[in-house]
Amino acid sequence: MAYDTILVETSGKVGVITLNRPKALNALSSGLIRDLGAALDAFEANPDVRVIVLTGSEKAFAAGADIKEMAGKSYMDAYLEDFITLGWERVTKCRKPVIAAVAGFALGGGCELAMMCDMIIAADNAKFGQPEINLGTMPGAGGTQRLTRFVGKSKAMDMCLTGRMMDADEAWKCGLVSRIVPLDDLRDEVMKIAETIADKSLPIAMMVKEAVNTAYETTLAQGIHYERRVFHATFATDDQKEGMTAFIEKRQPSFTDR
Ligand code: CO8
Repeated sequence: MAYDTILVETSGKVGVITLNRPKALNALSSGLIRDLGAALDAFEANPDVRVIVLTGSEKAFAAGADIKEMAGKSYMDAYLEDFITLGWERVTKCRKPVIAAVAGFALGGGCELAMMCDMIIAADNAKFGQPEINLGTMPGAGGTQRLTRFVGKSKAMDMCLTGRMMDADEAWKCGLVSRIVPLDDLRDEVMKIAETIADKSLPIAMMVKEAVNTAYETTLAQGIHYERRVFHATFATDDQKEGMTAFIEKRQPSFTDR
């Protein structure tokens, strides 16, 4: 399928979605969000794709929601169309692992979109921020909620109230991103991480993802209980038998996703 605002490719077991509105620094227009949702649907349905990578350009992952598109909206427009609900959170519904590869600006909705992914790998030129307050508005796609869970109250307040940007180093130190790599190596390094995950048992990777995400949705006691139940369930899989047998036999496992 051809898209106007994104590029889509597969590389082995990895599906790559590249946000592609270079003239607008990948501003997240409604068309882009529609395209992104359709591409995610297609990758989720494609059994050959086991991990999804979401990325942008060297200059911008995404510089936020499209300000030109939303500037004239009235309260009633926003309320009646439930602005941002439709499509935006599609990435959070993905069952396959999704990695955000962020170079350049990840601002406003761009930062929020990256935080919806399962992990963020940043190029050394990445810049993150929630600058909505500078536009007389505020984060609307999880910025006040996910950023606070990632970096804690004080820094989330700092970012959302001042609208300043943080660089990759600060983002790594405060746990927003899992790794920083040189810009020129971003694609290769992210593909290596994606391929490493793609070689695991997909159902087990999906269970791990669900369990980690549960930590954000529930109490510690409930999360531990959920984890224990899913851990028990892994013993019903062929891949658990294969993984442990392969270890004992000192060979690489050959998972079958069963
Ligand atoms: N929306 C629309 N167009 C944009 C956006 C954007 N978010 N960001 C940049 N552009 C456009 C510029 O208007 C410019 O277009 P043109 O050439 O036609 O004038 C082009 O991209 C290049 O931008 P600049 O010339 O400004 O590039 P610089 O390198 O000088 O600056 C910056 C880069 C610092 C990233 C700057 O462009 C900037 O500050 N952009 C806006 C960042 C921002 O405020 N983002 C938050 C947007 S609000 C938001 O995301 C709310 C999310 C709420 C939930 C989601 C709702 C949908």
